[in-house]
Amino acid sequence: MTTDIDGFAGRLKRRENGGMISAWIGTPDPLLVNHLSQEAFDAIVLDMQHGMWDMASAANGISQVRLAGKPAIARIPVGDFASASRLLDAGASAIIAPMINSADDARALVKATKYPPLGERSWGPSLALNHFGIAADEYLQGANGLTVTIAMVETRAALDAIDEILAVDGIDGIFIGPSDLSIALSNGARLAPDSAAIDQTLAHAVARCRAHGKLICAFGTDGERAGQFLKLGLDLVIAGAETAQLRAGARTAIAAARKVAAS
Ligand code: 3PY
Ligand code: MG
Repeated sequence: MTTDIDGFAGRLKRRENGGMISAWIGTPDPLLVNHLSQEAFDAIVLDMQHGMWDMASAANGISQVRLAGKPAIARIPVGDFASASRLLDAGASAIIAPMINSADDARALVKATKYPPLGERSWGPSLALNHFGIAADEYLQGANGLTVTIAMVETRAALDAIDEILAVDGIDGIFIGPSDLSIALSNGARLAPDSAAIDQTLAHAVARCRAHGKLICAFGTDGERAGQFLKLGLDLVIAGAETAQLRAGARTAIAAARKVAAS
């Protein structure tokens, strides 16, 4: 099952263009997705863990991503594997699942996101068929290779089990969550997603993913951090959440206006 109907999985695995940069959107407005999809992002993540998307708004958001001809990725809430199947049905090209801490967690994720023989994803991809423009049997044959299943590694338990998680058939890669990981590594003392401890962990994770032939992705707090991650060899990175990008843009515009007015 290696068909790669929309090209996303293949481009990601070939690390074309030095790795992908994805938007990360928690504000549940499909029209905001429409606008951001016009920028040079390689993909768009809709964050349903900490963002405010519900299933209907996420399906509409995915449609706006597809309208721009881009792959949509959904991050599900913790343990909400039923939603993972539904989001794939709605046309998501990839699922990011937070807090995957063991091989058992990884197997539960695969069960929901891959059709047999890898998993037990239930049939019903009506919107996905429309978005990808293919027939049902073609989707069934290709879906396990077409869609990407990504486990988040962001706890000590997950780090300890990283090889077991990566070894699960159907897990296509991992996504490092530097905020939660920094809290875990400091036993709750610090939020330090840009610290040296996270850099060391990332270098280790990159090596383990390469050893298993799997993808490595991570959340970067801003563009500079995302650039460092790409240099480290990551396959897909985030360059900050949409709210941070929006507010940074507003700050820059206000400062520019004040500067000109005062000159
Ligand atoms: C983390 O950094 O913990 C994430 O989940 C990315 O937002
Ligand atoms: Mg997290």
